[in-house]
Amino acid sequence: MDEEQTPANQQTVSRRDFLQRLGLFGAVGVGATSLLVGCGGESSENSGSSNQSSAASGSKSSGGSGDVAKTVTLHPKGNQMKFKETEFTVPAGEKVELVFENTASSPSMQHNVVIAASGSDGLLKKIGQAGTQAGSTNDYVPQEGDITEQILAHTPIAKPGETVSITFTTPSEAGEYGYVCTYPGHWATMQGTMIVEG
Ligand SMILES: [Cu+2]
Repeated sequence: MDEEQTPANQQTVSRRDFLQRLGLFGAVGVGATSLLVGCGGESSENSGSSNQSSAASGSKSSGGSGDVAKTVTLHPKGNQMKFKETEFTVPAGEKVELVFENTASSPSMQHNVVIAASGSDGLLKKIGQAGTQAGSTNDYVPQEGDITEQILAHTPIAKPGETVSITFTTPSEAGEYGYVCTYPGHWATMQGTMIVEG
């Protein structure tokens, strides 16, 4: 029981701390957000493309980091077909933000992060090969077939110098889940392990 209480208390403290920071910087944050929303709304009315606009702002707000349990940032290892961070740990069943900063400089070093829905053997290879077939229009992420059920989450492709981020809910089951870059030719060496702690 004691072991369970400690992390719960820490979590409470960190959330309280976060709320306090929100309180301190809330005015600035809310101001900036409403400015953005205001601009988006006005321009969409003017241009008449309100459907696309509202879809875009919807995805932006769902990507907000306001209530995520953890933010994880990954990078490539220089200009190699490798992740610099080959593992990271996240809590089970929580909303997590995954950021990928493509710090590579070589134009061919485009990357993404595709997280497998299980730790089963050979799965990253299957995802990598299906990703290559999916092509650039799908950011090399499989869109059809059984393999789509084996993918928990994925970022878009980040070109060198670009940063991409997604928010997803981690598996409720503790364990090790692989992640892989599915840019053609990368899957064999560009892999890592997401450790989910219950
Ligand atoms: Cu890659």
